[in-house]
Amino acid sequence: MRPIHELQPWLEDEENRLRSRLREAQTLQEIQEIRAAFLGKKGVLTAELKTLRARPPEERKEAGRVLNQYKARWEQLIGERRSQLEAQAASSFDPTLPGRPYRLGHDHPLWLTLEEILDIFVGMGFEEVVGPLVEWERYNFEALNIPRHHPARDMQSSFFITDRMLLRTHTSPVQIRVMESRKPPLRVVSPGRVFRVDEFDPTHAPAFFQMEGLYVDREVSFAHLKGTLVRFLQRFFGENVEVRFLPSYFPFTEPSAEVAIRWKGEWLEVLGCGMVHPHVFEAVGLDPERWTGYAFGLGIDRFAMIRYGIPDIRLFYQGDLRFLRQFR
Ligand code: FA5
Repeated sequence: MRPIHELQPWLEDEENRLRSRLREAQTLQEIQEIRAAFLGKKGVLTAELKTLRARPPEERKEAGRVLNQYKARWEQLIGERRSQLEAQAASSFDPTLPGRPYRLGHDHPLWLTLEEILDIFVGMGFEEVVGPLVEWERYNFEALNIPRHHPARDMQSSFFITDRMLLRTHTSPVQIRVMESRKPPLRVVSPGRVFRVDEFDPTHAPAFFQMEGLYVDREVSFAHLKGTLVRFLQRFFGENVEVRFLPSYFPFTEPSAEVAIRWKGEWLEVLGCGMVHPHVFEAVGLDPERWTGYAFGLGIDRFAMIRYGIPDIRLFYQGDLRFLRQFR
């Protein structure tokens, strides 16, 4: 048994030994072993506690107090080092783990369709132009022969920003911008987003994509329009596509037509077109006696639905990766 006056210096020495062993320890396994050597059943402090009973009663209390004080402190020192190693293990880099796969993004199916359509028209000599998404009412309606109180405005219920500005409801205002800023002959296509107060349903979206086409030159006829669009549809859907022109109405073309293709046994409307209305030429200061032209506007979403067999337009706008990843 250690004399009482040697107890404290001995504990001091042991504690220093404990501290240096803890510092060197690199694994939780080592911590386990250190704890066993100092505080375990066969540990040095436990052995000393066992001798308490053999001490004379006047020493017992003091020796017990000192031993328990060191015991508590050692538990704490060991616990701290253990937490430190645990934290390190959790954050450390393990070079033997396999790498995390890095996913490359890819174009959206609407964009793929847009580019495919654009390529065909560019190949036929059309030039791509871009118009703003926020438009003057004059460009979206008035200059296109849709006066303020004309019922044709109801065909495209709109999002107004001010009473003179709105989110464009179609790409047709780009026709006006091009005719105002350039001299004919003109051959342009203009893809982009358009906005309408339409509820989402399987074939309608409140924001969708259109592509406008405009051809202005001398003596342009409906035969040119028809030949160009049929050729385009054959390039896009295949040589055997069945195409139908139906008389229709747009304020900015006369005559006007809707074009449908036969898809899965049904006729499906895919675009609107017609010969540029004389009022539109007048609105941009071109003489309708000298100039002629045709225009068309197609719904890119509808083309994408047919191309990929998508039954519901909403799938394009939900951002669901399980859907989008199929178009790589
Ligand atoms: C127009 O927007 C005319 N500007 C097209 C035009 C241009 C005619 C030049 C003549 C000359 P319409 O509202 O029909 O027309 O829309 C054209 C195409 O956009 C439709 O054939 C359809 O494919 C698509 N579309 C219309 N509304 C929606 C909608 N809510 N969601 C998705 N596609 C739509």
